[in-house]
Amino acid sequence: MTESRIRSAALRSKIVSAAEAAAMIPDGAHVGMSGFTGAGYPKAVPIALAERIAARHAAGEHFKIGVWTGASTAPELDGALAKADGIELRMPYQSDPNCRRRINEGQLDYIDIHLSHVAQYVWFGYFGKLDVAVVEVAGALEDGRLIPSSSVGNNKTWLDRADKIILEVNRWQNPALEGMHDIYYGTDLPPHRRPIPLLTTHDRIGQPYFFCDPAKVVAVVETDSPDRNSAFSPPDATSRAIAGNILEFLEHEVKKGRLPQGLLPLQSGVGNVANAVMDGLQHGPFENLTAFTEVLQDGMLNLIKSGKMDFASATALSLSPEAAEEFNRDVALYRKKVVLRPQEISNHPELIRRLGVIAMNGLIEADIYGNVNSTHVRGTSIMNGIGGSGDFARNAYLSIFMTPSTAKNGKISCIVPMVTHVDHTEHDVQVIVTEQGLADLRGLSPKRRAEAVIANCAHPSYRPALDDYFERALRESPGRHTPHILSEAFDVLTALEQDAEAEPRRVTAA
Ligand code: 0RQ
Repeated sequence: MTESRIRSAALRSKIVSAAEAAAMIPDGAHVGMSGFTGAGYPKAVPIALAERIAARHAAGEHFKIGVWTGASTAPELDGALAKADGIELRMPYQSDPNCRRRINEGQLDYIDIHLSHVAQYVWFGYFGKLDVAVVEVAGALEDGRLIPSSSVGNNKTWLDRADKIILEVNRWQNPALEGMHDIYYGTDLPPHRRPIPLLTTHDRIGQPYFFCDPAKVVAVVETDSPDRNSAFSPPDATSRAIAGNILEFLEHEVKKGRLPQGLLPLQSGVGNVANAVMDGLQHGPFENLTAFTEVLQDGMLNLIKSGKMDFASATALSLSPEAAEEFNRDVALYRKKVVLRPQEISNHPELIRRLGVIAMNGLIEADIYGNVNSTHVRGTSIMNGIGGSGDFARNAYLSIFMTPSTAKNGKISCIVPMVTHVDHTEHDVQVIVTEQGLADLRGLSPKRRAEAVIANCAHPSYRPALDDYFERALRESPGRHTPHILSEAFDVLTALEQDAEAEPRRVTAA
């Protein structure tokens, strides 16, 4: 049984314990690990490495590494290494509470990068040498090629670029994943790049396996552990209302002839709201849906199961425990309907633009002019990272951002005069949706956008303060194209943080 996952005798001869493998990673190493939104990350070596780091720290020695991944991982990786204070630099995306805390305390350097950029930047040499790859796979063929696991992420690049490779072969991953991946090896470097020959979501342009130079493999560790598989909360009234507004808008676009009846390929961000939108589509009028996205969550799986969605292209599966079980049970069906690709392909601007993707992503705050902050609370503390939202927003056919109108039990307005950090500029944001309504910003000048965002998206308890700010900005702003009272824009943010029940407060300039 165990042997059947590692069909290569050369790789079988390298089986060691997680502790032995971790001992091959030196202080200061740049380590490329697998993992994307809690799927396909190594589950044993990072924990063993964290223990080793803790022991070295206890002995008064320095030991920290750079951790590069596809996207977010899980407590066994980011959590364990952050707790051991073992990460010098993290990129390109994380969502772990311990990791986040250390970043925001200033103890851990974090580089937040568009997910489609990571592989090419590594190939360009922007981040220096990749010393070690630690990659989870579902198995290995006789000739040493590898069967990818539940995420592809940047693994192709890690395996190609690293000096040393440590493989985790996870028996928990369904062997029937074999054949579900499409690994494209045609991404040459400028000036030799050619068009990527992908014309529909279901095109296969690569092969189902990773190439791997067996001479670089220094250790193989066998594991039998599930992916993180976080549960989703069932859609609440707010996320159902957001989903309803999006569905109504999409129906309107079909009626106007701007979208076909089966829509265009969908991209859906992570989280409960995104999942609720997928749930809404389940009950909507659209058939023959497709997805060209990063992450396949429960909602999308349900669309495939019910026959509403014909095909989904992603780079990772991010399923709840129940959905993961179901996926494993019905993997024969999903193999025909799902393909997992490297994130440089799933998020490629050329392909997003060509396919005409409808992008739907969450936000932390949006301002009245349509700029969006997806990453920073109060402009200084990171939440997760930009992830793929920028790859999709800038290149989409339709770029939609969605959020509840308030956060923290109504104490914070997610619609503000000026965002405290910009991830997506007004030029990349076409539609903003909250449970209050939807602002279609296409074709609107900044002032008309402000009117639409305040009227349609802001919570009623914050609308008067926002109206007041905008009216005064119209009168007092030195420039009248994008009116702002810059000395006040941030004070108003403070005013917006009052209790939702309290009377909106007018703020005067300091
Ligand atoms: O915090 O959990 O402590 O209550 O932010 O907010 O409303 O649950 O929404 O799960 O959709 O996440 C932008 C973070 C939204 C996500 C963000 C607090 C709020 C809560 C989560 P609590 P919600 P979501 C593809 C696309 C960037 C990456 C991306 C994200 C927590 O969508 O990370 O889009 N996006 N990738 O209370 C203070 C505010 C707040 C606030 C929300 N204004 N002030 N806190 N919160 N608004 C996937 C990948 O790229 C991998």
